[in-house]
Amino acid sequence: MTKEEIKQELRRRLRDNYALELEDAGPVELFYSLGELVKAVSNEKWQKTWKNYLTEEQKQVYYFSIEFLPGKLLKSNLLNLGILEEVRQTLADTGIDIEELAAVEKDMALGNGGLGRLASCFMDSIASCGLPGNGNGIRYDYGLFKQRFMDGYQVELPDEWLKRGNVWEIRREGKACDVHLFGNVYMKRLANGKLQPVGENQTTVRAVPYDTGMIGYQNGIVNTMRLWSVEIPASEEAKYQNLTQRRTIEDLTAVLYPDDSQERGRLVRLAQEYFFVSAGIQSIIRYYKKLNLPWHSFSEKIAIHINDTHPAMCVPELMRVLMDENGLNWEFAWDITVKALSYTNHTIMAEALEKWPIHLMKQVVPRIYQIIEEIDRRYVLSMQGIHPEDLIQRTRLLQNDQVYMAHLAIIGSHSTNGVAKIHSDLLKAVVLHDFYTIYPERFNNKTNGITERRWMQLANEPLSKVMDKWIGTSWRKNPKNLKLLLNFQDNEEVLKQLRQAKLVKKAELADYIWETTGIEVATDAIFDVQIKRLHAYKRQLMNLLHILRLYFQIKDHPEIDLTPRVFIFGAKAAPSYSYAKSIIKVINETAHMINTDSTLQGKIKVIFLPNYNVSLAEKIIPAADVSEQISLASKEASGTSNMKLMLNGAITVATLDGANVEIKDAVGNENIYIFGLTEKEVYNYYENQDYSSQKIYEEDKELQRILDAFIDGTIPNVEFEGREIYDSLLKFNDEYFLLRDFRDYVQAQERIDLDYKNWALWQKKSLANIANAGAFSADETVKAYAEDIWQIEPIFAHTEK
Ligand code: DL6
Repeated sequence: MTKEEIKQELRRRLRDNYALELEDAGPVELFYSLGELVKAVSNEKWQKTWKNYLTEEQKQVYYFSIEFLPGKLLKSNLLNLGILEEVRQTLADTGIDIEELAAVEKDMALGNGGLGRLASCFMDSIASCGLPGNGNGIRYDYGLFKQRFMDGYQVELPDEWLKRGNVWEIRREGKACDVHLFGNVYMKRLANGKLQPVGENQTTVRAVPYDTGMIGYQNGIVNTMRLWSVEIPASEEAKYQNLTQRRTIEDLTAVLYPDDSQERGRLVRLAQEYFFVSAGIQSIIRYYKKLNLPWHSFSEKIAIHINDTHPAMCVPELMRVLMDENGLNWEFAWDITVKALSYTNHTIMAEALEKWPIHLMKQVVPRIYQIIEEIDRRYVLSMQGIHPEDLIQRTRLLQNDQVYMAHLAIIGSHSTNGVAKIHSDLLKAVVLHDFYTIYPERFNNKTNGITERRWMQLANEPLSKVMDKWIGTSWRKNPKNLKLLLNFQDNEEVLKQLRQAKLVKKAELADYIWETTGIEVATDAIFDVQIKRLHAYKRQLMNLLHILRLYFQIKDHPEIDLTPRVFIFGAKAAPSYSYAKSIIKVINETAHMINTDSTLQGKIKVIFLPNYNVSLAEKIIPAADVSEQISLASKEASGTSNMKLMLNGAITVATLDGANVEIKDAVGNENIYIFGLTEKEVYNYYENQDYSSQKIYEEDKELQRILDAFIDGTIPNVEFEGREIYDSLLKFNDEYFLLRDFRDYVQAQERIDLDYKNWALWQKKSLANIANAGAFSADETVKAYAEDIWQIEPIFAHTEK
């Protein structure tokens, strides 16, 4: 579109929808009008894309995920349509700053963290690689809670992201379907002698899809992310005569459960899982039937991906639809199901491996439970005589009055993958070792990835411009070409420009910090960043121990030559996770103590920015110098903030955990600060049971002073939380080995302090990180999924190249 066309279209929409002239419109009207304009441009491509998939009978993947975290879409959509600059300039010509409009959009925060954001990076990459792929999830009325701090405590407020409507979605009433929950199911013998399940006293709800176009990067492809919302079916209206009764149904898709480790609101959560699985599977079957192909070709046209175990009921639901609604026998339906489905595991934390009590499953999804029981029975039968009885018992779906969802996903699919090499190896060697013995060919690794479009092109324009200038623009289409930057590692001019780009983003973040917290930070300080969910295993607490060490050092030796540092945290704790909330409180109180102590001469500052989300990440990441990836080795499945920070030139201080291991391999030892126990050493401790945090404490005077600060009043206002944390580290023997890794961590931090003083040395390390980040492009990850797991192929663009 030309600038003139854009202006005309905008004018027309503002007049038609708001009775306003362009010059009189405010950011809200402008945002919605521009959003509609973007949608109109992309809808044409969207329509061509799905028509093409249909007529060409392209094999498609359906990515089932209970979380998606797209963030804001305006600039991303403009970039991918190739009209960002034209729109920016058109607006600028009229005196409007596109950033003001972009700020109007609410983050679409339908996920808790890494898992949901990964799903959204994948949506962007699948479309950008021209792969036929769809998202399938839930349209929560309320996304992840808004986080505020009051007296240093986390307070959770509802996220009303739909208040002003969602300009990107299309409600597709014609594609709604019914989902049946609760009640009883009995088997009725039909005239032909076959048994047919019949439901009684069921609750029927209407699943209505809202589709959002997932626009590929300048390739004419627009895929679909379909999110389901619950409604009361017209036929059932009479049953729900008052608001309270109606809410029992409508609450089904009201909130995202803000807890990625322990399930709360169990019954509703289970109903949510079945709801979006059933609606998604029904819509796939409806599509497949349009193709008029025999059932045995199903897996040649359809791949269904189970993102973590939340959608694992895809296995029994596909079986149900094939058998109960389409008359296939068990063996045939099972063959189709296993061939079509695949599963990604995202955690080795025992408490996050989902299990559902059998009594709850029977209550919420009685027919699904019957099928699960039958899968379990047949699994045991099929393994007998082949594998030892104890192995079979350990791998069954039904154990201890619970349904093991990971077992269901593995047994009912043809592929199980982890999300980083070390994680996939641990799955094979430890967590899912029994299954690896049984199905070695099903296991594989797909290291996570990120989209450079959002995390560099959009989030970091100054850096992107430096790239364009020195290595050309090919990296924008092919992030692997960032490697070309290695040709300039000894070029002082390039190093200077990279440094300058970083300073611009640091200054912007410093302004934001000032506006939100009233604290002034210096841009020549090291910006040391830890951004991720607050969880004990991620060890934000170890970062705090190091901060306290510096605090005491400066107090004791005010003349000490430390490179000034600003420690920046962004993290939400699950509302029910009280230990994590205590850590937030203690960080906030320590921050207040440090930031208000003038004797520290501003050498250290601690900033905990509230409400960490995708948009805040886009502000913090480009400004970071140091990336804290300090989880206990073996605990973080992969991590993705490590990749985003690296891409933006931050240097990682890391344990050999998750994708840090591959980052180290990519950048080389000299461009990363590795410390701490290895995963093997951690497992040795588990085996030998010989870890004693008390012993470490007793032998280390400095550590004693730091830990005592939690209980002796040094950190103010943390009487309860300080004691809780102190006890966790000493009385309860420090589950995540913070004290064991502390000294090593301190040494790594001292090297950082020293190296940062030599700007050219530091900048060279930073360059190596940027240049090698292309290896972690989600484009590469989804291509590997497409080739190895889904067996789908890219379609070539039909409208533009
Ligand atoms: O794979 C995406 C993301 C990984 O990068 C993180 O390492 C991992 O913790 C996260 N897993 C989850 C699952 N639930 N839990 N806990 O969010 O997945």
